[in-house]
Amino acid sequence: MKIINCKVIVTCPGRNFVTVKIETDEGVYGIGDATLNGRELAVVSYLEDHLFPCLIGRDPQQIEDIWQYMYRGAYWRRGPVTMAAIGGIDIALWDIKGKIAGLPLYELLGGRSRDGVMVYGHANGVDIEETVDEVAKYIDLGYKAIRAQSGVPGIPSIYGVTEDKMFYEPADEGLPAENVWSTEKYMNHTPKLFEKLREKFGFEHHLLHDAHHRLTPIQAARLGKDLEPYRLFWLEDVVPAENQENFRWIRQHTTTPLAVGEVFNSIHDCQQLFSEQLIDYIRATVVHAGGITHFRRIANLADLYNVRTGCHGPTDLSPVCMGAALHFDTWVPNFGIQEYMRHTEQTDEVFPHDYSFKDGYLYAGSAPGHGVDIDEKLAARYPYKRAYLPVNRLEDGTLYNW
Ligand code: KDG
Ligand code: MG
Repeated sequence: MKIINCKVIVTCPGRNFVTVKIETDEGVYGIGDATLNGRELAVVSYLEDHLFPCLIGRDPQQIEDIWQYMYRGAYWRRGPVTMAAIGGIDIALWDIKGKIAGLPLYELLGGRSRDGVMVYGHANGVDIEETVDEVAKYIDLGYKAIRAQSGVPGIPSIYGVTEDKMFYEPADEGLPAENVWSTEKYMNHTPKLFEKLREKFGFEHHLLHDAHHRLTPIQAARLGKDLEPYRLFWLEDVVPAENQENFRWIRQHTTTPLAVGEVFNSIHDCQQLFSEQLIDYIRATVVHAGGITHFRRIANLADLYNVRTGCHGPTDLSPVCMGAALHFDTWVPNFGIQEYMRHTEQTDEVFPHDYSFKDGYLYAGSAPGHGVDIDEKLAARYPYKRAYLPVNRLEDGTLYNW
């Protein structure tokens, strides 16, 4: 079997997605997601100009060799653009392998470790009252785990809080929006949110929270301590994690479980965090961390240190990522939880899929491969629109982490 054609489909059914399609001489094709929010076209060029030409004529079943060729063969290693491009191709190749074998992807990985994949929803409100109401809606929908994000008095707009409650979208059309940030205001407010949530709903549901890379280690340590009475499932991305040693500080001070890694793209981003047991959940994805082939290595290393997976699953990764992630989650022994930000109906129509949600769990389908396709005709109706994530400035104008 040979690869005869590779293409990338950029579509914007409400938001931009970058999709890889790999076609073979035997008619079998595979689909991969390579979306990198706000930097989509850089990945498109990496794919079209640098990777696709090297794939034509290769055997798509040699996934490992192709992965090594793309990674080692480039000389330049790692980085979000490179690894998202490699990830998109790798997912498409696993899809092809599943279709050839006539098996769902989780069977190729080693079979089911569980029936359903516990997911968390993203409840948000402009203030504590509205956030409590939104959490109640997720509970009514059957969710066992809910991440709660609330607006903060004195901060006009903040990560995670949006008008459309079901379909959170962080990017805006045009140039980056500028938000204002105050760590002090955020830190005073956030424990009050969780106090209210536990008072209202008790301790039956898992609650999570995302600090979105905005604290210093000592601030993170304090927030973790302040949240301890509310028994969070995890506190996410407390500091930007380029400096893995930061987590030593945080870890020494709090028993609130820590999750990090949605911007990671390599096993080397997590190695120290795992080996020193500084975190509890790894949040990388099969897209941004170089595909199933590389994320599997990350998860296996994590398992040695009792770190569990909690894959990033935002609206800005396509249903192709979600489909592949669910097969991965169904197999991976050290599974923790899966993020599930729902896609709009428009997006779901462009990407027909066979996964389903019931009572707080997502279920991978049984179709061969990862079970997600793209309707190319429909996709063509939604051309790319430039969009960026916002940037943050402190109240004095200093550019800060968003
Ligand atoms: O593109 C950036 C988003 O994916 C990110 O801001 C969402 O933090 C996020 C999350 O936990 O889903
Ligand atoms: Mg996050």
